[in-house]
Amino acid sequence: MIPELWTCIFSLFFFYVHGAKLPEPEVKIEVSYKPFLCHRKSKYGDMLLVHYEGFLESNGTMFHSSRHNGDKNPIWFTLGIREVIRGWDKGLQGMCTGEKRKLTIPPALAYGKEGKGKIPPESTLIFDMELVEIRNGPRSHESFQEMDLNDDWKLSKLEVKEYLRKEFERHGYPPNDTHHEAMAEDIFQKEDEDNDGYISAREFTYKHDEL
Ligand SMILES: [Ca+2]
Ligand SMILES: [Ca+2]
Repeated sequence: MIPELWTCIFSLFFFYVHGAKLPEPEVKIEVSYKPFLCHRKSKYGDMLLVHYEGFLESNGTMFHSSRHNGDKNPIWFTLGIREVIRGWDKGLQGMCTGEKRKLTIPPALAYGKEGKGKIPPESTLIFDMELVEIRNGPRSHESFQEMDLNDDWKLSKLEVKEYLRKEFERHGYPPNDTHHEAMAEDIFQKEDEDNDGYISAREFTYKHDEL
């Protein structure tokens, strides 16, 4: 009985350890043009201005081109906050202004099982991307990550209060719970736009010109 038990435990162990190592779907990145001068590379929290053409890998159909559809302008988005498909967040890092890349994005990092509009379910997508401009995000991703203690991509009141406490200490002020409580309430009133009790990465990173 005992050896069988060990076999069982061992295979469970094997299953969990190796189960956890299942490969995360990856974006295939091919650089088609790299400018000679590169002063700065894109990183999480940056605002990127991009032109793009999107194709279905299955039959090569182009489903969107920023140069030919809509107002024909390139589009702005913030990198790394899931404002766009995950394949873009993963595939457009460390990129120079003027650089061109071809991204091959598996469905899990694009529109998945549901698809969207002209994109059928389970589609692998190919994007020809050109990075036109990089600007600093209105609030950096770094400070969000620092505040988001449990990495769930949203800030709870506790996390905000903890951050205030640390900031107070860093500047040599004694922590003041009543004060932090009031400040956190105030911050949530301004920032928690959908009133779900959390400040999401998106709520944090966006607009708020008054701050
Ligand atoms: Ca959190
Ligand atoms: Ca919210």
